[in-house]
Amino acid sequence: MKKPHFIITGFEPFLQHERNPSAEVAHHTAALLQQRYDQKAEHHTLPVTYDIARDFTTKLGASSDHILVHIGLAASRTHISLERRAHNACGTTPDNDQKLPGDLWSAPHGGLQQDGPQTSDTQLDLESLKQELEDYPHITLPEVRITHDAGTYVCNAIYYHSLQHNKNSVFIHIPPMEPKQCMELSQALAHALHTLTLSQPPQSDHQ
Ligand code: PCA
Repeated sequence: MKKPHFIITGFEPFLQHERNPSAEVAHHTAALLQQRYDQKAEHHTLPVTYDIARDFTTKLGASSDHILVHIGLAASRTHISLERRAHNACGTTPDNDQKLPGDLWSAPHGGLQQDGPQTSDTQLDLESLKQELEDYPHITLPEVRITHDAGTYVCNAIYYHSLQHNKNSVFIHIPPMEPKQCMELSQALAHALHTLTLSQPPQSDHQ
């Protein structure tokens, strides 16, 4: 069996949010997966744009051993959300390039992909991921929930497009966090992802 290859992404600041802790968590988690657990892992800090959301996973190329972990800030939440589902939908808030998907693809129907499925779900085991995060010793994380609504902005968009390519993807929304909490979450997340892939190696997609 091939070793999984973790692709971990966070986002740049956006709208009124001058700091985006998701980039810190992505960076630390990838470093810990490499250093502590000898896993293949890379991290990317992505601009908050719909065209990056559409193209990022395509540009990586298809590989059934990729596990995509996208992380984003949900500024109004107080819990950590393991998002199960992405929707073929987008709202009316422009991205950091002041664009909407309709500007780019002349498809102003309020969706992300014409003729795409309405929803798409991860095939990763979120219950086990949640349990592993909660069981990580010595730190107190914000409450962890499994949720079904990644919003209607760029986070939902990248998740939707990633899931079209690879069901071994997960989106994690995090609340506002200080650097120390980012490091703590990264420790728990690196451990949880490592443990998860030991017990459940990535499955190939049959789409
Ligand atoms: N959160 C936004 C986009 C970038 C980010 O970190 C979202 O929830 O869509």
